[in-house]
Amino acid sequence: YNNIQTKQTNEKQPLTPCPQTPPDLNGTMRLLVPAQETLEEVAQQLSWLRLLEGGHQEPLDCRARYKIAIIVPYRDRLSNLCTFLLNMHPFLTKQQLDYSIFIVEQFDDGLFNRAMLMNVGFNEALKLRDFDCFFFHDVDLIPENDRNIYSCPDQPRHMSVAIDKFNYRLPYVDLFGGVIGMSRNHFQLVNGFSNMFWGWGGEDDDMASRVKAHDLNITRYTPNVARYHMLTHAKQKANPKRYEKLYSGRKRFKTDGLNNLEYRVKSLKQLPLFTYLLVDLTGRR
Ligand code: BGN
Repeated sequence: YNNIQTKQTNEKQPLTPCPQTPPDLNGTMRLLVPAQETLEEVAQQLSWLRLLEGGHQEPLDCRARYKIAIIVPYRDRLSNLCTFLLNMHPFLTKQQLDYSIFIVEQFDDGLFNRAMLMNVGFNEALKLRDFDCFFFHDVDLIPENDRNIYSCPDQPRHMSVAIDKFNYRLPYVDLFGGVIGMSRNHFQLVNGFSNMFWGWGGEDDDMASRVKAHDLNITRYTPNVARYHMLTHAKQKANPKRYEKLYSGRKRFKTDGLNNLEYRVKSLKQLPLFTYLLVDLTGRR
């Protein structure tokens, strides 16, 4: 009898769902700067957050509505990565989200393939947990407004509408780069990103075409909310073949993407601030 009593009183109260709009948001975000640009130092600065293994967090006092994966394609940007993590973890925590951050690093030193790294992130993340939606996120973009909510969108959402580098103006209406959010189902429906964009540019425009070709709509928050600061880094060399790939892309939506993805995972680690994937993409060329 005694045993049963203790068990009952120790049982956790079922949590109520988190509110649609998290409390305590105030429309600003102060940019945090790492004291030193090392992951150890950033982890130290974030110790108050009590993050779980692999850069995972979930609200303590309510039940999150969705499981969210943040997928960040990465190579050789440690300084940006430190600032990104230092700012994103408190930001996402404040929004009462259940999320995990994945850093997907390209191992080989061939041309960078941002889109393919994001496909890999999607694929590998789903092996670990049944995430509901995905935010594909450049490492150099830091949100400036905490009301820019990273919750699952009904339609594909372009998040980085107003970036300081572009004077907070959308460069063109169909832009779908920087930070986007998509449900797992929609990402699968469009067969993910193309794997054929090696080097800078065009892969995001190809994704915009995929979204439209499947009768989905790109949605956006208002520019005063969807504001971002861009961190500085060396400029990438644009891919001269991007026009050609983009214009012929439509023919390949069904055959080029998640369903023909080939790569080798060199490393998969649950680190304190993120889940780390190191992948070799060279098999494909
Ligand atoms: C565009 C790039 C995008 C990039 C944006 C913003 C191309 C394709 C040729 C039509 N598109 O010009 O990939 O995100 O600029 O920098 O280069």
